[in-house]
This record gives sequence, C-alpha cells and structure tokens, in this order.
Amino acid sequence: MPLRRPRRWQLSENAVTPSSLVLGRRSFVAGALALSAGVGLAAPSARAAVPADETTPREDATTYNNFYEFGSDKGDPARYSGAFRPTPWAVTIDGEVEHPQTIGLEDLLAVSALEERIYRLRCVEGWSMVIPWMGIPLAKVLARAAPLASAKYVAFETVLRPSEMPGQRTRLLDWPYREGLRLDEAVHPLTFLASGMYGEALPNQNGAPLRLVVPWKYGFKSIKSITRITLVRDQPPTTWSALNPREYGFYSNVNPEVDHPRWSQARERRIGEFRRRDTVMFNGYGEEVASLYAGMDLRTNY
Ligand SMILES: Nc1nc2c(c(=O)[nH]1)N[C@H]1C(S)=C(S)[C@@H](COP(=O)(O)O)O[C@H]1N2
Ligand SMILES: [Mo]
Repeated sequence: MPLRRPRRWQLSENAVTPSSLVLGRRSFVAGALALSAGVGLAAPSARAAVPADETTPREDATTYNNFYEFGSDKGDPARYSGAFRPTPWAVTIDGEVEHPQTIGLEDLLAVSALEERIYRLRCVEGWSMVIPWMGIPLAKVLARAAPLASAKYVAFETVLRPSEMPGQRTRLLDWPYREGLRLDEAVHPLTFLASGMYGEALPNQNGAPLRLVVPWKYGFKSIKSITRITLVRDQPPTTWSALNPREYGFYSNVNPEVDHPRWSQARERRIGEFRRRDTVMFNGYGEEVASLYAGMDLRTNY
C-alpha cells in the first residue's frame, strides 16, 4: 500500500536539473555545521522529462546504504561507521596538474559558494533515491589545481583506514576503493562534490566528509570519503570495473537498454515506493549530458 507522503519536498523535474539549482549563500563549516537561511528557488520551467520526484526520506537515505568499507549489508554502513573520524580531513590533488596540492576540507569547500542539488541516485542493483545534497561543483576544485593539457581522466580514491573501517579489514574489495571519470565528465556542471545532505553534514555512512555525486551514472561511480584526486593521461583502473569488467563498465551511464549480465536495467525500485518505475536514459539527465557521448556506442562503452 503506497502511502502518499506530504508534498512539501515534491519537486518538478526542473528542480532536479542544473537550470534551477538552489543557490545558497550559506556558511558551511565542516564537522560543526552551520547553515544559515537565504535559499532561493529558480522559477520552474514548463517541460518535464520524467514525472515529479519526491525526495527520499532522510531516514531511508541514511540507513539503506552501499559503503563496503563498513560491510556489504545495506544496514552495515549506518551500524558500523560510528568510529570513523571525518575531521580533520585533507584531499590531495595531484598528477597532471600545474598546482599539485593537499588541501584541507574547509579550504577546499571555500573555492565555491555552497549549493544544494536535488539529484536522483540510481544504484546498479536496481533501486533509486532522490537526495538533496550540499556541496560544490567538482570543476571548481579541479580548476584550482589547473589541469595540464595532458590530463584526460580523473582518478579518485577513498581513504584507507582499516582501523576505523571494518570492511577494509576483509578482502571484500581491493582497497582503497577507486573510481574515475573522463575529464569532460568530471568538469561537467552536474558533477558534484557533496559535503552535506538534507541540510546537515554528510553522515559517515553516506561518505563523510566529502563524496562525489555523478547523477547520470550508476551509484558506484559516486565514490565516498575521498582523499585523493589524481589527474591522469589514461583511463584509470576502478574498483568495480577491475573486479568484473563485464558487469561494471568504466562509463556506467544509467541506461535502461543495456542490461546488467545478471539482471535487467529497464526498471527500478524507488525506495519508499511500491511499484517499480521505468529507468530513464542517463537517469533523466540526458539533456545535460548526452552530448558528452556523441558518436560513442553506449552498448560497447557501457
Ligand atoms: N568508497 C565507497 N564509495 C561508494 C561505495 C562503496 O562501497 N565504497 N558504494 C557506491 C554505491 S554502489 C552506491 S549505490 C552509492 C550509495 O550512496 P549512498 O549510500 O549515499 O546512497 O555509493 C557509492 N560509493
Ligand atoms: Mo550502487
């Protein structure tokens, strides 16, 4: 029995696209978080590519997680991440850049005004959520390091801290967790570095203190608890792709027409909903990102 939730979080499609970002002039202090008012919503547009999306309840988004560093059950990240210390934190940006640097979280977040972005998140497993993130565009951070012309891809690494991450004391994955994007994907305005969600600092289970959010790709591309961002010449190895390249491609754009070898990707279960809904190409962000893949065969480059 699908219960209809209050509509106060309901947003038009427009509200989950970059043309209507909620641009907040907010002060954001890592750890001890200070959010002040001053939020403005852009005017809605007429066109809607997919039906209205309701924000997933915070309780669901913070208790049903994938974060194998804390275990592989959906409840493990919330259950076993209490000892993880997300502050102090620094991110190293290196590789093919003019200004390699290790930058503290507060300075990193200060490179751009904090924004709120309400994005759909589609996990390759076939479930999805709608999450209000806070953070800054990845492009602003990369620009600070000044990528060289030789930089073609961006590689990301999760912190390696087995003393605080029980999953890293197992062979569940090849640690540290690694992800990657092509440089044009990485600097796309939708590509986001989130430090908060639901108006608060990221909970540990969601990737505190800083995680990537790439809303048109399967969720595993949105790497959590990032400590290193490396600009590279060649397509970097990534955790899931290395583990099983046939099942998890480097691109992993949400695509209802390319099935996972073991299940269909045509439909998804939106957490909190009863009936499954159709999965949308590029998770509904095709208007913004389809041009990145012009001329590419998305069946072979999956
Ligand atoms: N370091 C790291 N990042 C990760 C994962 C992980 O296991 N380790 N899981 C990914 C997967 S499969 C998904 S679907 C999303 C889930 O994000 P959420 O728990 O905040 O919804 O995180 C991604 N980022
Ligand atoms: Mo996922």
